[in-house]
Formats: sequence, C-alpha cells, structure tokens
Amino acid sequence: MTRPDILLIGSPMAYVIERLEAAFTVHRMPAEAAGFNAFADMRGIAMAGGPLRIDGDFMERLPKLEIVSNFGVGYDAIDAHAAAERGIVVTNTPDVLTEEVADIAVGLLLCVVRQLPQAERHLRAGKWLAGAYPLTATLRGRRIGILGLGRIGKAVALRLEAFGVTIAYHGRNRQPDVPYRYYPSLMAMAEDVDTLVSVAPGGASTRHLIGAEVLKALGPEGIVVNVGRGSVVDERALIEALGSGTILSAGLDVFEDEPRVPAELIAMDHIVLLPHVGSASHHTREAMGQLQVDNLVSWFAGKGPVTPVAETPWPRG
Ligand code: NAP
Ligand code: 8YV
Repeated sequence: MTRPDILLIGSPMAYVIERLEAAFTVHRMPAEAAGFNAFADMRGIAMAGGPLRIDGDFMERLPKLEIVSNFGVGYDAIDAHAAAERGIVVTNTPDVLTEEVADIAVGLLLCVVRQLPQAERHLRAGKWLAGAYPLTATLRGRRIGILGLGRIGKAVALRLEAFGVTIAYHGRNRQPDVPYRYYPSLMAMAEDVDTLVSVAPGGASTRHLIGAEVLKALGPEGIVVNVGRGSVVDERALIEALGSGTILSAGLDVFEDEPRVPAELIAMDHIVLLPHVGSASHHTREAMGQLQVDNLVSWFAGKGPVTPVAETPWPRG
C-alpha cells in the first residue's frame, strides 16, 4: 500500500516530523510557494505556524488534499470555511494546552499588577542598594472581564476565583452553568471592569474588538492581558492608550504581526511582553504534537479525525 503524501508547513517539532516520517511520505514547503505542481499529490498537511495562510486558493492547488492538521488550538491561519466547502477536514489541538495557557494568563496578570519583571530588573541592576522598589498596583478589589470564556477562558476564571476577584465575561453566547456575570456587549463589560483578559480566537469576527473605545472604558487603572490572538487588539490604539495613561498597563503574549513587536511597546518599561509562550512547555508542546500526528494517522487509517474543528465536523454534518 502506498504511503500518503503529507506536506509540512511552518516548523513542526522534530518529534512530530519523526512520527510522521514513520507513517507517511513527508514533503517540505519550499521557502517561496513556487513549486506547487510538485505538491499535486499531497493528501494531508501538517501545519505548524509560519507566515503562510491556507486559504481557498491554496487548497485549489492541492487537488488531492483531504485533511489539514494544525499544531495549536487556534486555527485562524486556515480558512476552515473554504476547507468545508471542498470537503477537506481541519483539525486542531484543543484541551491538551488549556491548563498551561491559563497558568500563563494568570502569571502574566500577576506580573503586570505587581510589576514582578520590573522589580527583578531593579534588584539585578543593583538599585535595591539605593532604595526599595516603588509600591505597585494590586489585584485586591479588581473587577476582571474575560473576553472569550471558552476552554482556556474557563480555566483562567477558575484560577482567578481563588484570588477573590470579581469575574465577568463576554462572548457571543451566554455560557450555561457558569457563576460569572454575562455581558452580551463587550463595551458594557469594559465599562464595568478594570481588567480585561482576552482569550478569544483570531480571525475576522474578533479583529480589533479591543479598540480605543473599549480601552477608554477600562479607565486609568485599566489593565489588558492578551493570551488569545494579537489581532483581537488594535495595537495602535493600545500603544496610544498606554502612552497617554488612558489605561494603566498591559500584559501581552500575542501580537498583531509576530514575531515583530512594535518598538513603542518594547520601549515601555511598565508593561510586560512575552514571545507567545502560552503553551510552550516541553510537556504541553509534546501533547500538542502527539495530537497533531494522531489526527493524521487516524484519518488515513479510515477512522476519521480525532479533533476536527467546528466548521468541518465529523461525521460530516
Ligand atoms: P474555545 O474553547 O473555542 O474558546 C473561544 C472563546 O472565544 C469562546 O468562548 C467563544 O465564545 C469566544 N469567541 C469566539 N468568537 C468570538 C467573537 N467573535 N466575539 C466574542 N467572543 C468570541 O478556544 P480555547 O481553546 O479556549 O482557545 C482560545 C484561543 O486562545 C485560541 O483560539 C487561540 O487563539 C488562543 N491560544 C493562545 C495560546 C498562546 O500560546 N498564547 C495558546 C493556545 C490558544 P462564543 O462562541 O460564545 O462567542
Ligand atoms: C502555539 C497557540 O504557540 O494553540 C494555539 O493557538 O497559539 C499556541 O499554542 C501555536 O499554535 C504554535 O504555532
């Protein structure tokens, strides 16, 4: 039996490549998308970051494509509707990274509120000898609004409950069985909270949801933590709000044009910036890699995908 041809896009983990090579004939995407004819036989894609977007045009050039297996729960780089129209299944890696990313969201929030990275820099620079680090803001009494109370958002909320803060959320739908106040309007929630934690996915429906008006509504004690996707925040509006004191601070793990981070953000010492490390532990990245491979192996064994995305349900809707 011939081994299915699989195309690697981005930088899959060595462990993923090894497992794929054991089961499939593996091909790599050239640096520029010149030689598409060479990929006419591809039946699967293993996608792992990178600048390439898999849209309908791309799919048209791979006529035998059956499945796109994404490394990561967010699949905004893949047009899943275009895939559904063509009968192509898209899979992602939900659940296995939920707790890890929730840890980072809360860690980032604490770093921002108590200025932990700045305090550490103070010590390392020998400045403690000259004086104590200045007093900081506090988590006490904070009213937190979560944008995107999905798998990760709920895990963030659960952790935050232990801190005794007030928790509310906004999404397109009210969640059943959650004890937090639901706001059908993000703007209304921003007016009632001072801390916005975004765990919403990327894509057209969430682009720049957090803009100048929402930032202004958070007020001068306002904090934005974003571990979802950079595109959800209007970065220019955020830079303006941070620079003018419209809000207090921000903690960002994701950016609009990764890995390029605006110089204005890098120059701001009072905010906290991370290089998209929400899921980046050995443990969790291995679990994600395993699930990415399992989806391809299960599909080509005729058993269907393990974790198809909502737009390409299995069995087919
Ligand atoms: P999920 O379970 O699908 O949750 C997504 C939540 O966002 C849902 O509650 C959904 O609620 C809400 N949402 C979706 N579209 C929205 C819209 N247009 N307006 C308002 N809310 C919207 O996904 P998850 O597993 O929690 O992951 C969430 C996201 O986190 C991923 O898509 C990814 O972008 C990001 N992520 C980042 C890292 C990192 O390393 N920083 C790691 C993993 C994931 P409704 O459907 O009710 O609107
Ligand atoms: C990964 C993520 O860093 O799962 C996601 O959506 O953003 C992260 O877990 C990313 O997908 C790796 O490319």
